[in-house]
Amino acid sequence: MSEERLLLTSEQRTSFDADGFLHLRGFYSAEEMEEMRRQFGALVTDTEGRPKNMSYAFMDSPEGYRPDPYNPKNVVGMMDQPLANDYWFDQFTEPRIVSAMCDLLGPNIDFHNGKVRNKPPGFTCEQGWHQDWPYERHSLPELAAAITYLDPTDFEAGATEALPGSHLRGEWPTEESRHTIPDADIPDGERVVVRAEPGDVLIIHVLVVHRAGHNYTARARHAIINEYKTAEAVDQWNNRCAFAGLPLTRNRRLMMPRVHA
Ligand SMILES: O=C(O)CCC(=O)C(=O)O
Repeated sequence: MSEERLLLTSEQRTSFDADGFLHLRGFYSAEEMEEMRRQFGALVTDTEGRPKNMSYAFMDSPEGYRPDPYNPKNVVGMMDQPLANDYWFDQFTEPRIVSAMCDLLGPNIDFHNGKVRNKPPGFTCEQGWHQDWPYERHSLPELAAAITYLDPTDFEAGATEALPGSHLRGEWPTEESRHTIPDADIPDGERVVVRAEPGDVLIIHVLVVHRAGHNYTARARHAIINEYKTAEAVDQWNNRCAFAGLPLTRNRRLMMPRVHA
């Protein structure tokens, strides 16, 4: 097996299998993050004239908070940012991320979708604990998200929280008509607060129970979430997202050339 891995160590693979998530600290260099933050700043500021299939969601500032000047329109979410330009195409086909997905999910990786989830100042997460699976069912639960953090993201500053090993219990019962898992079902003391720095990536399996944190600070927290799946996992939710199903590896071979080398 070891000679077949493209990027990750066997310890990282073992840890992902046990926990269902893997925190890759310092995945992107300071230079890469400078460019990513520049591109991202343009994405959330220049919101007009974008491809029609890209969408933005804006948040009203709660009392006592005002937008972070880096994200002046308080963009809280986006779908299909890979359509924005060549940079954002290369961002989801990034060979190291795709290699990591290949090491964790299997030899044949497809793209699933790309979105942005920000936590502007005063953001509170209404969604609560959930698995991504009920939102994006496939013939097999062979999907994972790569969350790239653009800001320091600590507890009470929008940190993601996850429940280690929760993916091993299959689909969790949810509150009626919502995909939210009741707080009472989350065992005390087991949740992990993912304290992330800019350039960190969290890879999280589709069955892991997790939630986005609130942001009680004056600084917005920004994250890009790209999801990937195996070619064997067939879409059952009618995925119309940009580049859905794009083949990224076959037999552990990277398929996608870079637009910008
Ligand atoms: O934004 C986060 O911290 C977690 C994202 C999340 O819960 C989701 O996209 O399902």
